[in-house]
Amino acid sequence: MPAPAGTKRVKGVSIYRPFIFGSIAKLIDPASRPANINADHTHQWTIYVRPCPTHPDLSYFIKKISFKLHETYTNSLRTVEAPPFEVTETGWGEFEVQIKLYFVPEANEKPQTIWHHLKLHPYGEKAEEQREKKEPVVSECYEEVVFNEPVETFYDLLTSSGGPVGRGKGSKGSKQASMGGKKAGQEERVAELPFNGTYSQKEEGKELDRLGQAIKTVEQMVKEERRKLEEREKTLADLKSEDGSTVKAR
Ligand code: SLL
Repeated sequence: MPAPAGTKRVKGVSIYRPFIFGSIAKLIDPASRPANINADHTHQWTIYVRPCPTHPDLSYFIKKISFKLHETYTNSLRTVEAPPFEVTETGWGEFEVQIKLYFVPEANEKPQTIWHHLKLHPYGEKAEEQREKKEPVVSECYEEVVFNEPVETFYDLLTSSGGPVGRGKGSKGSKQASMGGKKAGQEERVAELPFNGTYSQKEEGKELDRLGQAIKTVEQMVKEERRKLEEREKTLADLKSEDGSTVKAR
């Protein structure tokens, strides 16, 4: 039975989209402390999900992002429907933030959840120095959202929108490998990440490895089918010749 419209998946394909998530926090300066903030609050912070500089748009596949703050905050579930996907607050304590990425309806994908530990206090080797200088505390991670066997409409969207830097309408991602057929007048589809920048090169390499693996699997399947076909042809030829000899013998 054919799959209902919008649910047919592109087999053997995984598409990766990079992003950065994290937080930045700074001590509230008593001299410029806004009057309306809680007396216990020591820091102002922002928690965010941002695009990678080389892949600057998230909004063509992310519909909204929710940030679940500690329950000591009023309206602790904060939902951001458009970029910049971030929440700024003041507070006194560190806690785990649940970040939920919701995809556009075409994706037909469930939301994905990540966790971030909101850092207010300097940590690591240079903690002491940072504390003295009152430097902002940044805690950041690189992540990728992986779409395994995306539905066809979403595959089209992913590979034709929001490409890497410099890939505007009509421009060609010359060095990038493309997947899927390119029809006349159609923009080149790009499943890979941009080729400039540390992350993207690594990710492009991974993507190419996966493609290479998929090609090998398909080649193996073709070989196997060919072998079966030859076997059947041989059996058929044997049957025919047996038949012929029976006829001749009569
Ligand atoms: C801790 N487990 O004990 C953590 C909880 C809660 C942080 C941290 C603001 C609260 C408010 C705030 O900073 N909550 O506005 O009342 O460190």
